[in-house]
Formats: sequence, C-alpha cells, structure tokens
Amino acid sequence: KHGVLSRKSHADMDGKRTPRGRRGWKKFYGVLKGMILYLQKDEYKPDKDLSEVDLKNAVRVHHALATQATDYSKRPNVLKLKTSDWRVFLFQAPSEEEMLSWIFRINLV
Ligand code: I3P
Repeated sequence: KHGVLSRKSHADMDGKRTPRGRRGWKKFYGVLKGMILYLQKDEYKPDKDLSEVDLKNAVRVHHALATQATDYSKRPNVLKLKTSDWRVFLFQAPSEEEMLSWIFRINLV
C-alpha cells in the first residue's frame, strides 16, 4: 500500500515525549512494504534506490498498533501508531477511507 501521509512525532524511542522543535507535521509519501513503513520525500518509484534520509525515516511496524487518533481533533483523518520500540506517531491521511485502510493494513503486519 502507498499514498500521501503527513507525520507528527509524539513520542521517541524511549517513550519520552518528542521535544519541541521536532513535533511539527511533515508531509511524506508512505510505502508499506513487508514490515516496514517507508516515508519518502518524493512519490514512490519502484526502481529508485532509497536515500539515506528515506531509510532514517522508515518505521518498523511489526508488533506496532494503529488506531484512530480520537483524542486528536486539530486535523481530520489522523491515526495513531505505537511502535514496538515505544515511539508514537500521528499520521494524517487524505481521507477517512485512506486512514481506515492504513490502519487495517498496518495492523495486519
Ligand atoms: C510543534 C508544531 C506542531 C504542534 C506542536 C508544536 O512545534 O507547531 O504543529 O502540534 O504542538 O510543539 P515544533 O515544530 O517547534 O516542534 P499541533 O499541530 O498538533 O498543534 P504540541 O507540542 O502541542 O504537540
């Protein structure tokens, strides 16, 4: 699955709140491949190598939990992702249908 996703980092690897200055929303092109959600700057091109930044932004979604971010009302169509290493991200999808589809696909991994 792939599509446009905006990301906000809420908690870091140790479960601690992401510090000010790194809490902003950033737009990516998300690609879910195997157990990894790649967050690329540019649109997905199957034959293009991933840049170092792309690899740094990739999130392991094995044993992660995706839910609707019902406690976040500033933006619509936002899901919350808790990873197995205690990071927490918010991801905004372009529509409710896309958000539900991402939740479903992430939780299948
Ligand atoms: C954050 C940025 C986010 C905001 C966040 C700020 O600042 O303005 O958009 O979240 O608020 O800390 P920075 O880019 O300097 O990290 P919202 O869009 O959800 O308001 P927060 O600290 O309350 O999460």
